[in-house]
Amino acid sequence: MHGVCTAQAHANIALVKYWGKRSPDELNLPAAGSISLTVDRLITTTTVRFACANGKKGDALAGGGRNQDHNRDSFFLDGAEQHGERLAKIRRFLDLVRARAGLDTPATVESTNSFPTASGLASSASAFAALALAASSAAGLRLSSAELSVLARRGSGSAARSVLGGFVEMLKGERADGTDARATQLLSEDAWDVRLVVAIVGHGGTKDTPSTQGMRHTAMTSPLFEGWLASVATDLDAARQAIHRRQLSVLGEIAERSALTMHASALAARPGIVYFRGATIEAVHAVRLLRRGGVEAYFTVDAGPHVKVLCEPGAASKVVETLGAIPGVGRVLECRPGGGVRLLDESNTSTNTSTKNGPVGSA
Ligand code: 2P0
Repeated sequence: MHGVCTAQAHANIALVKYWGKRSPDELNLPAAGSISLTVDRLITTTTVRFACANGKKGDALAGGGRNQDHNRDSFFLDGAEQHGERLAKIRRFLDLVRARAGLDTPATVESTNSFPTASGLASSASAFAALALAASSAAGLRLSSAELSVLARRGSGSAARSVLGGFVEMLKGERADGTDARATQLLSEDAWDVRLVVAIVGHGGTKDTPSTQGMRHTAMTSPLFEGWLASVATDLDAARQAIHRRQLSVLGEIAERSALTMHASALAARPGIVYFRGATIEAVHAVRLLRRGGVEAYFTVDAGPHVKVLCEPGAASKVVETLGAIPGVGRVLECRPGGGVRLLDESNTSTNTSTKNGPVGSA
């Protein structure tokens, strides 16, 4: 057992969206599959330190009981100590790792994001992918990428996808235990060079309705939820094929309709969930105007106000310029396909994001 490990993961942006769960329990099973692109510039770096490298279960229990120990877990995000639900969520996740490793010692988790947290920029995807690898490795486990994806899903559904690089499909799975609800890679990050331009709307503040809550509310109250769910299988088949054929215009049209259908279901909830801001809508229209002018660019919007635009590399500068000129749009980031989660060795800093998809668990 290493005791301390650092992992780095990239966020991913869904092109066929995940919105709804097939069971409300802590297994966090999706109601449908999804397809995403892992992106290079939205990065979470996480270090997990277990207090005692020899803290096997029997020792810790003899030393005062597990609850007391677990209450000493601590979590720092971008240097600030976290409490309340954020800490509780990390602690519940660490409990899964401890149970699997037969370990009963507290841990310190230190995480940094290269972008705003919990604002609709998929921070929970990179966060739980990085935590899954850092915590499992620090606990002495050597998990396959499939096992890591299943573990990351327990923290956040979208995190299962960030375990892998490039174009990734999340499988809905059929088993009650969730062992087949995991991600699989469709194309590696260096197999198709596209761009995802991220326009940050507003100041990147925390979103009003967290995704988990938004999904639950939509499933329970929206008359459009069943229609949304019924639409996903067709979009998955078509997107998979477009990715394998590298057909950007086909994939882009699917991405737009998936996002709009997901949002339609949320907008129709009672009361409706509105993630859009004025600049979101302006950006959506600007992308369609670009397309009418011959620029191949397609939007998607997640559970927040930001707009992400899929385009050819040659179109990215025009897209960046167009989105940056919209009042209410702040930073605009041009992202490339990014790699899967990886361990950093001790000599490594958090700046390198080489996108090669090496074996999971190797530095
Ligand atoms: C997605 N989103 O496919 C969709 C589109 C947001 C909109 O996955 O409840 O944080 O933790 O499994 O993964 C964000 O939701 O939700 C998300 P939980 P998660 O990217």
